Amino acid sequence: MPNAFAPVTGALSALDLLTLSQDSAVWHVRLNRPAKRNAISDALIAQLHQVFVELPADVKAVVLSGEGQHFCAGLDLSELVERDIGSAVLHSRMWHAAFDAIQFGRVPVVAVLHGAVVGGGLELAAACHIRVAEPSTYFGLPEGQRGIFVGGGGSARIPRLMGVSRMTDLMLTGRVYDVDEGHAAGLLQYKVGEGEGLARGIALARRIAGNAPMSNFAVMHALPRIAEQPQAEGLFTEALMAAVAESTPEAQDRLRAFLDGRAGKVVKSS
Ligand code: 1HE
Repeated sequence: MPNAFAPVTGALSALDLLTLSQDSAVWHVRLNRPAKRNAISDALIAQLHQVFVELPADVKAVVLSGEGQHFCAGLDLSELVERDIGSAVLHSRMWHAAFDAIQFGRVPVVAVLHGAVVGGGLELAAACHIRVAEPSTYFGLPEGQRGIFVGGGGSARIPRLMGVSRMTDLMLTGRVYDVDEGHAAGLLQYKVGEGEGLARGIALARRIAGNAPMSNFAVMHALPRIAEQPQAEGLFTEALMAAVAESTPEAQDRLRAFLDGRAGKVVKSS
């Protein structure tokens, strides 16, 4: 449960915009800029990048949440005004690198959402593998109103969750989805009660951490690529990935455990 988490020690504990804690193989990474609604400044994006690139080898899953009343208010708009075109391109690429380090990093990431999940906050959530949301959650893409465009990978990731037409609606009209609309649109996999998000996120992360590492790797790295490939190439990639996963000692042990009656059966979720 959440109170088993202890502060992370070592170099990453020096990061001031993130609170990091650990319970065995699960890390909890919390955005810690509540006074600014966890708006993502250059320093915060750099710290996110660093954490996900430098996750220690014993970490098997991560829970990502936001301190305060909101998950994340998106780009820190106070830093945007000063930027020229060249640095704006590099700024966007910095976000891409950070969010790629989440989506295509070493371990699955479970986002726990509440309050505002807007602009770059939605881009960040979309880079995670599982999204759990409390009833206070709302989703918006106010870039249109701010005179800008998504720059944190949103145009690549969000349509893959909700479709181009819904994203177009959010961006052109400023429409805001509540948690149920977000759920129906595919933005989250789990809706939970108010205040229950972290416990559910941690429980899911623990289950994920118990999977064979190669299975998690295949889901994170092969599945989204296969989904983008023409069927013939996708099936070939699948066959290669399946052969790699099946040939690991861990897979062989798990298959044998099932056949010997030592492994759990598939049961319906409660
Ligand atoms: C901020 C930001 C921010 C809050 N950048 N400072 N994102 C947006 O357009 C969303 C802008 N924010 C909001 O609409 C609201 O702040 C919220 C709905 C998220 C929260 O409202 P509330 O009433 O809880 O907080 P607040 O009073 O509006 O904000 C508290 C403080 O946080 C205040 O600063 P203070 O010094 O006056 O106390 C706000 O200025 C500050 N704050 N959000 C900077 N975003 C890679 S491209 C991505 C493109 C985008 O993300 S565009 C969308 C940007």
